[in-house]
Amino acid sequence: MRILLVSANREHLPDPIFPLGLAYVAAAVKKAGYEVEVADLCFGRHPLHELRAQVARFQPQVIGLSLRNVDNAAYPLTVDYLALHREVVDALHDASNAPVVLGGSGFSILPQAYMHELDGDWGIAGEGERAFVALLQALENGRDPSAIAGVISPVISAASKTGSSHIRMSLADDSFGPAIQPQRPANWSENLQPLRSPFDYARYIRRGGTGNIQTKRGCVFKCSYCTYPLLEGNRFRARDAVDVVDEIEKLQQDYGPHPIFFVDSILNFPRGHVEAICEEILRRKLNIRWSCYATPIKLDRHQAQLMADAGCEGIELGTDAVDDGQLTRLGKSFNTEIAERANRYCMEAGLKVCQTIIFGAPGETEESVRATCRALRKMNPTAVVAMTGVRLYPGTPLTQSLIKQGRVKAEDISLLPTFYIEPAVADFLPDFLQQQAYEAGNWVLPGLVEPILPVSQRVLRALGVSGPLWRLFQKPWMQRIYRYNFRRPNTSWGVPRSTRKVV
Ligand code: B12
Ligand code: SF4
Repeated sequence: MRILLVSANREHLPDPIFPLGLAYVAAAVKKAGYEVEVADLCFGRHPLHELRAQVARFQPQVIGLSLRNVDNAAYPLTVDYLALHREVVDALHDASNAPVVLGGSGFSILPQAYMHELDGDWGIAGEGERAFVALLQALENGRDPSAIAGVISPVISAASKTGSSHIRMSLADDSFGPAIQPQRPANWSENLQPLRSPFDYARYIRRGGTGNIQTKRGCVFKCSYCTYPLLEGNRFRARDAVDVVDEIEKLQQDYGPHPIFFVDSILNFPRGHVEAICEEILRRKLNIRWSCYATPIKLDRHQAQLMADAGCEGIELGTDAVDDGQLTRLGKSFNTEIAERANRYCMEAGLKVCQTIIFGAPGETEESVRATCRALRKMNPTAVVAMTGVRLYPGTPLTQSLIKQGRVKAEDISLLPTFYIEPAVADFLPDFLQQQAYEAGNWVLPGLVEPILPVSQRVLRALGVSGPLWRLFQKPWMQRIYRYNFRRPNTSWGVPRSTRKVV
């Protein structure tokens, strides 16, 4: 069977991101013996035109469509990708009768809503390697794939499409809720390396500044707003350090030296995982630069130093708040003391640190906002990325509790990006945060001020600046340039756009 795998993501900010998830699916499909082609819509000038031409030539029998992002998760400068996704599905349905199977993290967050809205033939919530292959085998053998774990099947209600088991979907009103029940094989990566060769990985490195690797899936923590445990499961399934470093080494050989971003939810937990990877990098004397997401929990001097020694150039610490009450309400498993200590250990080890913060979550007060800002000033990280308001996703502990308290209706959490901003600080936040950001010079407020213009990003990458761009905020010239963005501060949230809701 001929399988076309399409990556719909055309977002170039903060960087174009190599579609690693689809590369894993491509590897599994190829290993199962199917003929695979990929279509990556990220860079083309006329991506839909090129896609139609490829479909006409390749005549796929099944099309897999990867939807990475629903929106940019920023408020009030929200970007919603639904219309772009609709265009892609319409182009595929126009050009081919092959069933279109939707997948990817964006799709998995709202699988039924997406199936309904985009008229998908089948969907896969969560990991795609096994479920997609099982679905292909079922379609090939004329079996019903509905019972396969993770498969979102169209409800049997309407006519079938020529040559496929396409059945349109009908939805009950309450069926927009979470449905991520994916297969989560413990050995997800055994003998399976992502298939990068059909994609233009080299272009992603040139234009995006980093490659990407996954060393583990899942997260055991229960931060109130977070989708990662839903998407990847709530336990860790880690690859062997030797296998990870083999992949890094091979990538450097195949594509030349380039920095790597580890896409794991948090790389430095559980203890021992990042240490084993670092030791293997050091044992092989590999000279690579890398960055990652990390948690302050159990981040000690030894871990920070080992990471720095093994080439870590930047660490994004998901601290969220530096106020004990707010940390508890956000479901974080650490306190301000641990957060401050982790920041200090990283800085002492010579790592660049980006603190990611969320303002306006339930329970936030002017005092807790000020406390976090005061602490951040003292901690003096390389950069701060602060979100205003919390993006509400179906199935997270926060969304569930707001629904239970009657503060949000379940049906509000649908395809329109929805944010929560604590009323007590809603008017205070935009002005106050912009003032903080102006004074500090190294704060990024993605929802309030464009972090970087697409043209500046292109120029920096063309000049050979690689790795995470937030590292530049330690440079006084970058701070001066960025301060210009605050010359005309937004003093209010502005008029809400129809593409998102605020509750
Ligand atoms: C790492 C990461 C980043 C890094 C990426 C660095 C890099 N060089 O790769 C950075 C920080 C740059 C980043 C940026 C952004 N990110 Co991000 N990111 C992630 C994260 C943590 C991991 C993504 C990843 O690579 N996973 C590993 C791969 C293997 O998994 P996967 O892609 O999910 O693929 C699997 C399945 O989805 C499925 N699958 C995938 N495709 C297909 C296709 C088919 C047909 C099938 C059947 C299955 C299938 O099978 C795959 C293998 O099992 C996810 C959260 C998460 N835990 O998933 C968020 C996430 C994808 N990001 C998100 C967002 C919003 C963004 C930004 C828009 C944020 C912003 N405003 O800047 C940007 C967009 C950038 C862009 N150009 O697209 C959201 C998307 C949801 C939403 N709200 O839309 C997520 C889900 C986080 C969240 N809030 O829940 N991100
Ligand atoms: S915020 Fe980080 S630590 Fe918390 S659940 Fe999400 S991935 Fe895990």
